[in-house]
Amino acid sequence: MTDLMLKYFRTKQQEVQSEKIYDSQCPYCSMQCKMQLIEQTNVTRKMYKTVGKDNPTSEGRLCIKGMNAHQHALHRDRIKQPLMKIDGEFVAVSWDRALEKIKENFLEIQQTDGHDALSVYGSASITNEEAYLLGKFARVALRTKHIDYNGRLCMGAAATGANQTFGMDRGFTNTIQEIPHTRCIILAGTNIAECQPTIMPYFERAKENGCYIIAIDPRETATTKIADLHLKNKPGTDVALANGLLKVMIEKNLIDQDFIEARTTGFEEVMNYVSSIDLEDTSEITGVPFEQLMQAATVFGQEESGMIFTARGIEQQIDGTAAVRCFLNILLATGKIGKPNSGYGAVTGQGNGQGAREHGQKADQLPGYRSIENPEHRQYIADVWGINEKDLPRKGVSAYEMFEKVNHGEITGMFVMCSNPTVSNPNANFVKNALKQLKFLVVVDLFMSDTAKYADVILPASSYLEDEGTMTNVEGRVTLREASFPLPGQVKHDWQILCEIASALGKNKFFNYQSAEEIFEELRIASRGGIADYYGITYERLRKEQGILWPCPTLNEPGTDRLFTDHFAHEDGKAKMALFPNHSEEPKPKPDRDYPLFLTTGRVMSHYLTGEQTRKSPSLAARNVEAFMEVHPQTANDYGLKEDVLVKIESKYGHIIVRSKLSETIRKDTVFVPFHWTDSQNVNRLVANQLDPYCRMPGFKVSAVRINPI
Ligand SMILES: Nc1nc2c(c(=O)[nH]1)N[C@H]1C(S)=C(S)[C@@H](COP(=O)(O)OP(=O)(O)OC[C@H]3O[C@@H](n4cnc5c(=O)[nH]c(N)nc54)[C@H](O)[C@@H]3O)O[C@H]1N2
Ligand SMILES: Nc1nc2c(c(=O)[nH]1)N[C@H]1C(S)=C(S)[C@@H](COP(=O)(O)OP(=O)(O)OC[C@H]3O[C@@H](n4cnc5c(=O)[nH]c(N)nc54)[C@H](O)[C@@H]3O)O[C@H]1N2
Ligand code: SF4
Ligand SMILES: [Mo]
Repeated sequence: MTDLMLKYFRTKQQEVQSEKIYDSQCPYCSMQCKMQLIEQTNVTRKMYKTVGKDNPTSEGRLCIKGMNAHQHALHRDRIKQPLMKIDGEFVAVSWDRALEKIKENFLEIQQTDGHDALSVYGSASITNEEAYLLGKFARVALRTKHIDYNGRLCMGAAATGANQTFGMDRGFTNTIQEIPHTRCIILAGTNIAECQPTIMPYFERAKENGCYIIAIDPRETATTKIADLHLKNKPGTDVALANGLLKVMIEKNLIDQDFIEARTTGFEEVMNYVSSIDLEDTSEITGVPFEQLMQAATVFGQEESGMIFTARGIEQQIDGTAAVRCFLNILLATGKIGKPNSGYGAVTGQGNGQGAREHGQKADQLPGYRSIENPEHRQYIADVWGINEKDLPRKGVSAYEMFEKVNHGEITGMFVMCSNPTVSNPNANFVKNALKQLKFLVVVDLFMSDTAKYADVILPASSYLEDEGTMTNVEGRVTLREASFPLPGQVKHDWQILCEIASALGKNKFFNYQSAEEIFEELRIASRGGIADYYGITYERLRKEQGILWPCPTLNEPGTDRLFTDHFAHEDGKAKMALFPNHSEEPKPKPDRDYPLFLTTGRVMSHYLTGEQTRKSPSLAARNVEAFMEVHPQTANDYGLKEDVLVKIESKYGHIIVRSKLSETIRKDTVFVPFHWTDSQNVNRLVANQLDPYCRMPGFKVSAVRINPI
């Protein structure tokens, strides 16, 4: 440093009159990187930066999204007061007025259309306390069966797959610290390098230790670059691919007979089916060369340890549950689970994608991963809540199906907390029209999102900087997000908002909490004895122990690092293998003469989900200012497309206009569009309304489209 620079920095330092540090966790992905916001006050000007903080999962790392997250939280567009639509315009009103309006309309709907006409749409980006409370709010304050959440579009297939096969769904069966020591890894439809960037060092260390990595993805991504072998399959062919791999392993006798016998059921049936498959057929269906199938199966089967990770690439399909279960068949047949350095990971998406799928905001679920249709579970939760079991509603329908019910006039009111369904749901034109049909819509958000525009009342919520609570991360580790940044304007925490509405509806005695910790104390009891048992976890322990992996049933236990070491969670202790044929009953969208190309959708590094937050962050928005369509140069040429021109993409459901981006790295029969943009760039206008029969997951990853230059 030159003298001049030194002098400059010294003076700069002296100018900083005070510095404050606020702890939090990143508002974005499931890594839940711990962070600190540093606020420097310089005379009257405040300057901010975010730095990482050490912890067992992200080890102090942050990616670019985390480093810039404060830019949206501190953005001037934050909604800071309740807003009410009057004569088509939003007007700022007091909390009292907004609550009065909500009360009037909710009561009116309950009286004229019945209790189930009100619906609740929740989120996996809220804390465990809030997700728990939202479930209770729907069932106790509103007494409706209609509650579901955005995680349905995210973890639905992974959760159902793991529940059906293992009897339990905790994203990772092992701690993240075991990854560097495994010998072979299959990454099936996951782009961790761009979607969970701070997890990458674990995989890089594995590679340094000699691990063989196999990636399955129709595109080359930053993730497939670390792979030793990339199976570049046709979109939507993962069931056939997994069945083919298992066939090879069985034929080469790379399976673990002892494990299969002692720990699983259903192998015979699976074996009989996969034995009948012709591998040339598999190669034809999947577009993966025969030799590559052999290579992948042989290495995974031969190595003494191995792990399989799945994410939305194979899961966001109308046979997503089947795809997950077929990959779990491989894990079970080779005995690579329940022991060190072998296991499964569903790479969870949202910040609280794990915890928020455990405590009752799912249509069929009660806290602790209990079932709303199980009489004992119902009685237990009714007792915890102090209500009559008969007053507890039954199960409702999934996220997208709620909009179908709106369309049919069965649901007439909706309460949306922390989600932007007009952009994130399939068949987006239909969803938008459904929202317009509602008699009354309340949206709780940080910003005037695309969905909020259709609301009658918008309530301002606190952000990750302000809202303390627990989040369960990608590992299944419950963490305490400490957050104490001052609330801007009249903003309230999501849990406070639920309590105030409940109170306005005369249900105060069930929603009388002074802090998030008080709600957590109730959640502990509600989860006690359930599959996701948090009873042994307290705020005090979380502070001391840097997070605890559930299940943790007593205060004296450390939590559970590795699952299924001697039994699975089904009653007989065994894992259930299951057969899913290569050709599913329900046909998937497939290219034809009118719509000759596959479309698949996903993410880019710098944006998050529907983009409401990241598009407000100048440092992130600058990296990708708009949506694009990735297309192979040869395909582009066939359709008369050049680089960086506007292109119209059409499916049976709608059309969008985005810019072309030519890339050799994608299959020639496939185009890719990220889903972080709205309106005429909202790719979900193209996605069909079909749903997976087991988990009701939409098929975000396969559509049939045609493309034309404009
Ligand atoms: N930067 C960023 N990070 C995020 C998010 C974000 O929006 N932006 N969102 C978070 C959330 S909520 C989630 S759920 C996760 C999602 O994380 P991922 O599931 O890893 O992300 P996606 O991009 O949706 O899909 C992963 C990959 O699947 C591939 N794929 C598409 N179709 C198929 C197919 O048919 N078969 C196979 N095998 N692969 C296919 C895509 O090309 C893509 O590279 O990321 C989390 N992290
Ligand atoms: N085509 C296609 N569609 C997809 C996917 C795909 O891969 N392809 N992926 C799906 C997946 S995996 C997911 S997870 C969904 C996500 O879909 P959404 O849930 O709709 O997406 P977000 O952008 O997270 O919406 C969150 C909203 O809540 C607001 N918000 C943020 N923090 C808070 C808070 O603390 N409190 C409150 N009240 N509001 C807050 C934000 O401003 C934003 O408007 O999208 C799904 N849709
Ligand atoms: S987006 Fe994910 S990886 Fe990046 S800082 Fe946030 S939590 Fe960490
Ligand atoms: Mo997600």
